[in-house]
Amino acid sequence: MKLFKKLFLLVVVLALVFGLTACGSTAEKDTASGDADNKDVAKIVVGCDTSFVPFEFLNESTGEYEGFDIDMWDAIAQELGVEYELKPMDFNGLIPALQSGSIDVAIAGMTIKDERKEKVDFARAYYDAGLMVLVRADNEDIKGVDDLNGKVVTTKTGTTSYDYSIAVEGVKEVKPFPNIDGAYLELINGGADAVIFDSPNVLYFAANKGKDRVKPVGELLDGQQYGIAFPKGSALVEDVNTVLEEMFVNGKYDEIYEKWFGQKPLSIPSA
Ligand code: ASN
Repeated sequence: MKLFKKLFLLVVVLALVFGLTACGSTAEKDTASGDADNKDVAKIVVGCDTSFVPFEFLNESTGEYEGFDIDMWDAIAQELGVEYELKPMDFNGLIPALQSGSIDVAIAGMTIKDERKEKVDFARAYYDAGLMVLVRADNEDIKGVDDLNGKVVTTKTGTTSYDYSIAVEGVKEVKPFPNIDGAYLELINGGADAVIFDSPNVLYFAANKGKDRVKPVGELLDGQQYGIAFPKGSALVEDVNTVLEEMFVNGKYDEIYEKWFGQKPLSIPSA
């Protein structure tokens, strides 16, 4: 009987040992998948605007973000061999997010300007743009920026267009919206007489969603360049600059540009 008890105990001990070993291997697997998750955590976080056609916008049928900026960053990340996740946010939140370190990169058609350079670092310019005036399709009295005397202008908060608009002489009021779609709607609904905003976005909107409802008027205003922004001192700036220079000569930049703007770029943005 004693021997039987001993044997029984041995079986229990062995079962426990095997059980624990089995658990151990599961635990290892968990750690391994934990590592994979950690990789996710280590992914570069790329801030972009929520809506800035055709640079970044939500494709409602796929639920994915698309656009020139999205393709540009994807090509850069592939070249650098880095994993990333997109974090769409209001444009106005991007620089604070870079400063607090909650994002590692911002690509959002962001104009390179001195005031911003004090807060973030920019890679070399990747797009040449300007500003443009947009009015309702049936408006006959505003033909350009000189006809905005006594008029209500709308645009996006915290942008170069806002700075520009408040400086236009005679403008009655400037109504900023956190998202440019809000400003376009305000114009269409009659709450403003004109939008002043980035030319590629104005032209794209006028030719697509705003077709027959709005029209761009006047000349290209205030030439400016877009740059990818990083937290101050980010080591990524140099790497991204190298990749951008490569993309300008190996045809990748032209390919992405043509996909979104329907033609090859007239020139490469000066650094
Ligand atoms: N390019 C403009 C700016 O940086 C506006 C934008 O929405 N990206 O202020």
